[in-house]
Parts: sequence; C-alpha cells; structure tokens
Amino acid sequence: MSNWANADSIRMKFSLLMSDMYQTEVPLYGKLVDLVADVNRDTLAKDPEIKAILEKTGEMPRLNLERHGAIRIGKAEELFNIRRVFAVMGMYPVGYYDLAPAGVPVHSTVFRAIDSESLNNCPFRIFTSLLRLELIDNEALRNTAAEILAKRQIFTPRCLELVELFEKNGGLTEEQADEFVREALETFRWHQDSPVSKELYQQLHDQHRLIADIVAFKGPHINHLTPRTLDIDAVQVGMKDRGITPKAVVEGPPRRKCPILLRQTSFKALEEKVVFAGGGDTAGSHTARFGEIEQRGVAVTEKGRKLYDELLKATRAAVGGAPTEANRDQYMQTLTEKFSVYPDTYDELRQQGLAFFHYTVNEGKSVDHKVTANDLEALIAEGIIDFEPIVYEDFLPVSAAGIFQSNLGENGQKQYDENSNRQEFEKALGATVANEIALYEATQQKSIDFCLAQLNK
Ligand code: OOG
Ligand code: NI
Repeated sequence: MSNWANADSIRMKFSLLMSDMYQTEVPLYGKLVDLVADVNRDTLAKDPEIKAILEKTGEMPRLNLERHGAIRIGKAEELFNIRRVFAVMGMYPVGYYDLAPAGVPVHSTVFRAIDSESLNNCPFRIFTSLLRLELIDNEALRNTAAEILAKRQIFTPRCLELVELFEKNGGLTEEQADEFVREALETFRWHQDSPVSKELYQQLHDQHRLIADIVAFKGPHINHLTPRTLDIDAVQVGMKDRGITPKAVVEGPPRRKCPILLRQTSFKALEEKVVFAGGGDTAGSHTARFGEIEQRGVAVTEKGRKLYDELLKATRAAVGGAPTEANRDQYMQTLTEKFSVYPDTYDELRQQGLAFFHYTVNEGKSVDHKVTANDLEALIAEGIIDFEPIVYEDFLPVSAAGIFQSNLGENGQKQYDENSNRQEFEKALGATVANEIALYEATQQKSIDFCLAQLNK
C-alpha cells in the first residue's frame, strides 16, 4: 500500500479551486452555474427515466460537478509540460482535433480521466489547444510572436519541482498534493498586465484575435468553464431571461429523445481591462473569456459518427455554411429535419451498432446453461441483461470551432489551407493521444465480459 495522494482527489481539489477562481474572475459564470443547477433540478423532477439512468450508471453524484475548461497555449515546451502537470491529476491526452479547416489556427487534445470509475469520481477535463504559429502569414510578426513566447514561463518553479518529484517517486504525499494544486492553479490565472505594447497587441489581434489571446498574455488563462446540464434548450432560454446573452445556436446534434454525443452553447465573451507594456496610452481591453454549458449524450461508434458528420454537413450545405444570428431558426429547423433519419431509441441505436452501451445483469437473474457473446440479444430479450448508454466524454471539432468563433467575434473567421499535423502535435506533447472510440469500445466490451463471467459462475 502506498501513501500517495489519490489522483482523482487531486483532480477534484484542483477543479473546485479552479471553479472558485473563475467565479471570482468572471462573476457572470456564477450566475450560469446557478441557472444550470435550477434546470437540472427541474428536469430530474419532471423526468424519472433520466433520473433512473443516472442513478444506475453512478453519474448522479457527479452531475452538478461536471465541468470542463479550456486553455490555449503558445509553444511546444508548454504542451509538453502541461501534459506532465495533468498526469499528476490523472488526466491523459485523448483525441486529436484540428481546428485549422474551421479557420482557427490551433490543434488540440483533451486531458481527461480514462476509466469509468475515475470519470465518476471526478469528470473534470481540459480542452487544450496549441497555437500553430506557422499559420501566421506575416513573417516579421510570426518571428516577433515566437520571440515573445520563447521568453515566457507559464509554470511556477515549485510546480515543476513537484511534477519532478511525482515522476521520480511515483506519487505525491497529501501535503505535496495540496501544495501542487495551489501552484498548478497559478498557470491558469488571468493577468491584467500584458507583456506586450498596445501596438503589438493590435497587430497580433489583426492577424487573428486568438493569436493576441495567446501571445499577448503571460500565461494560458482559463478561458471558460462548463457545467453539464440535462436540458440545454431550457438553459438557452433561461440565459436570456436572466440577462445573459447566449451565442446564436446550440452546437451539435438537435434535441432528441435519446441524446447523442454533445450539445453546447455559451454566453458571449466579456470585455476585460488590460494594461499594456510601455508608457503612454497603455489602457485597453480584451475579450476572450466566457461561460459555456454542455449536455452530454451517448457515445457513438465509428458508424454512428460517420452518420452524424454526414447529416451535419448536409445541414450546413443546405443553409450555406456555419449558423449565424440571421439564419438561426432556419438552421435549427434544417438540422432537425436532416437528423430525423438518425434512429432515436436506445434499442435501435444499439442494434444498428450506432452507439456504445454498458451492459449489466439484472438483479437476481441467472441462467442454467453456459452463455457466450452470441447469446447477448437473447439474454436482453429475456430480461436477464440490461443496458445503459455510455456517456460521450469527448468533444466535436465543428462544435469546438463554433465555440471558438462565438467568443472571437465576427471577424474571427479566416481561411487556412495547411494540412492537419497530428505527428507534429504528438511530438510537442511528448506522447501519443489515445483514440476515444477505442476507449468506449473497450469499456463496452469489459461490461459484456463481466456479465458473461457473472452468468457463467
Ligand atoms: C476551446 C473551444 C472548444 C469546446 O467545448 O468545444 C471547447 C477554446 O475556446 O479555447 O472548449
Ligand atoms: Ni468548451
């Protein structure tokens, strides 16, 4: 037995500190958290079926804890070290997202817990994007940006020392872990004073707002946190009622009886005061930080994902591109129409191999003969085995681009024809990213194996 602090508890402590910090820095976020808690309470009271599923899958205690955050970092070494920092909290890189085709000069991964028990203990995860400086077309500006980034250190020296201790000893003591979360939090803090002049900020900003958000600041301030709701349409309406301005449309699939993947909306970024370097006219502002809400549904298979991508593409083709304030109603209507062919019962989703499920033996049930995976359908029909949706724990590149755009403002859209560069990303990361579909597949298979072992006992 080791006396090392548990990674899930370190992550939990860190996420609670982060939430407190963000509510202080962005008070509107606190209002959003309250709204989501109200909507979740109403939904659970109205819909006993949702409540039963959440109770059975063990997700109930984590419902109001569910949060993801996002950061944007500037250089390879930062990505390498952030991976080491997140490993202390039991968070590992899953998935590769290339945002360049959607006009955002970054590529990303998500640091999150992998197994379902750890996810239930604390689902906190961070969408982490790395700037692709090579996509800045102005060479002089690109070099200046690289020089500024080369000089910065986004981790406290003590944070890196504790990471080294963790790597050397295989863990941290409780006391070291508490110190670690406080030190690690510093990396994500908002700094009002910018290391660059107002002029340079403007040049970076004119190139792309995102580039200014990364290069003109001391560190990768947390740019949003996201609670999980059970009814995102109610939150979208509720935001307006409480004086919070939501983005034009909810990203992702349309409203369904059996939610799939991920739906997201956000409130628009706030204008925050910035003090630029150098004398003279140094006061200014920057808009980047916002609040987001997510509703999660069942994880889909490769086949399910292909169908999702096709229907989303068809919707966008029909309305002439990404949704805007002007075409939002038409967009949502078209989306619903296109998705009417996507099966909307858990039974169909399962039988057609479109989504992943977690199988369990119903209480008190047994069999009088040996069973194999081939008997699964019969066992379900006989009420011996039951299944629940496996929640999608990852993100969607088109939705993520929509979230980026909504807080980068109207002029955020650019065209990049660079190829996606996963190898480059993994080289900077110092590790490969896990394949999310393979993880869901393994979770599903484990539950089937467990059922069969239990019945054959
Ligand atoms: C990240 C946007 C992506 C999501 O939920 O899809 C994201 C960012 O704005 O840095 O967080
Ligand atoms: Ni997000």
